[in-house]
Amino acid sequence: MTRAPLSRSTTRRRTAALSTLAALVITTGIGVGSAQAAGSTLQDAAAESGRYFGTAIAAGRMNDQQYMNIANREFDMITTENAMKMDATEPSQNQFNYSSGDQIVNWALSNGKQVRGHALAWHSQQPGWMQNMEGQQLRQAMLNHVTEVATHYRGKIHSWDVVNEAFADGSSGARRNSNLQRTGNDWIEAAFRAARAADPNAQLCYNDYNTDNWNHAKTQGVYNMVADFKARGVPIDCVGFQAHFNSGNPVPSNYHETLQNFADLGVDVQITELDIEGSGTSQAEQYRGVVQACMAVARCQGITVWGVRDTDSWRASGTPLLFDGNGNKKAAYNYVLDQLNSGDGNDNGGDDGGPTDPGGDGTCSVTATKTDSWGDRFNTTFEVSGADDWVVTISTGSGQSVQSSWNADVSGTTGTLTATPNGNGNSFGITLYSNGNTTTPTATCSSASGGDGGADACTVTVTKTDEWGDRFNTTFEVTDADDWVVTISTGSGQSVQSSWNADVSGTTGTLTATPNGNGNSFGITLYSNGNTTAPTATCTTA
Ligand code: 9MR
Repeated sequence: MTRAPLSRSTTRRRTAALSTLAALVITTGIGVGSAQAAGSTLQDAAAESGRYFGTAIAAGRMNDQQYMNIANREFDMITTENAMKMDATEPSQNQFNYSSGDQIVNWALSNGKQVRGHALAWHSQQPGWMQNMEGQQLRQAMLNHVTEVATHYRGKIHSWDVVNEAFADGSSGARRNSNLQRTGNDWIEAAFRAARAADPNAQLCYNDYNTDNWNHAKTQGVYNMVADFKARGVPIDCVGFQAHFNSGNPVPSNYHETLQNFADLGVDVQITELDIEGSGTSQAEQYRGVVQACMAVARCQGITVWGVRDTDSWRASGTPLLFDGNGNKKAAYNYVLDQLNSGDGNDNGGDDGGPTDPGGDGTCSVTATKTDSWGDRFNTTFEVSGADDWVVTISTGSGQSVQSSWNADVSGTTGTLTATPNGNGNSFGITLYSNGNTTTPTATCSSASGGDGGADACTVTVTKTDEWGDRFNTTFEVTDADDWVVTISTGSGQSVQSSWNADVSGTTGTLTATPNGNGNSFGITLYSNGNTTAPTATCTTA
């Protein structure tokens, strides 16, 4: 797969995928994942949604044929692991050495790949002559370095990590105390302006680690800086999330929220140095979670893993990468590939069409209850009575958006959702996602014409949908029940999340649901943590 380097203005991603996907589902009745062409490599699978998939390349490994074969086959974005750092490119002041960097860049470009430049200004890996510099002398030396290196690579770089790791760890949310910081708080914006002047077509990123959890002070510190830069016109285009995870620093459950909140500032986001220590399914699931989070954010342009094989990693003992030391694909690879092939990462949700119409209760009531994970998500299930078709109007709070639902067509973020019943029921579920807004969305429904259809049966069909990993949505309906018990049995490795006024105990346990008094329908959502067996659900009226 060969692609020319994209300029900053042409890397904006397609956003019209949802309606296409919804249409596919309506037409075919099968999951989006199976309706799309599947990529058989990471780069091809990522390209399905307009994203890249990259790796870091070490110049010293370029004569390892297995390493280069995997890199060439799987990745279309290349970061120079160490070759463009300050100590490598300017070992003596004003004497620049681009030999290793050029070697990697030339290989990447001649193989149709793009390049992330890493990194122009950093407190670490400074050449010896710079380490003891301070003040104006250091400021000038840093700006000269940024200008020289960005000029040398002008036109060849997709994104530059202009400034790397400038924030402190811990609870302060403050800048890191470094010789660069001591030249004045405006050193970062000065570096960005110099980079823009030197290479106007490269995307300019701020890059850091431990900025993945939205609640961390460091994340907030970086966010505030980017917001300030955007407000003042400092030329910043993207934020890089290094994403070095291990058991002490796991993938946060609010990762999607973090990425979305940054994107909402008007910058692109990139996962720039991903590695996750661990093994087997547990590692694979965490990898999948990261891919899900990126794919759920329209401005998440791509993912770069920090090395090829486990043995190439800066922390090899943690086996944190997608290929083992022999170049074999790990479980994590398969999960990542699968997730990249699954569509846009958003839950298109929806009813499987399973329940038989029990006759309805003549009311039309909606309750939207905020659930928790993956940001502020709201699930609501609603019911209309005696309708063969109906129109549902969804009004959302500011900052919220409505994702399309199964056999539904959503137009606009505050628009009208027109749902067409699939012929064998009058109940279906929708899912509202809030992009950071905590206001509960409201939904009203109005019935259209038609008659009531069917027997008072209580049947449940659970159909696998696609995105957000293996998630299953089912909506089911019981009739004339003041209370009931629903037993959920799931395949091994699956778990059940609690839903609307429901209490879930255990991963294969019993879900006891209490009707809310004004309807006899509610929805459950089954999440599968990596297991592809469809869960089954049965319901019994009490
Ligand atoms: O992977 C890089 C390793 O080979 C170097 O020895 C190390 C030196 O600091 O840098 C590693 O890459 C780092 C990256 O440049 C910035 N984020 C953290 C990465 C892992 O330490």
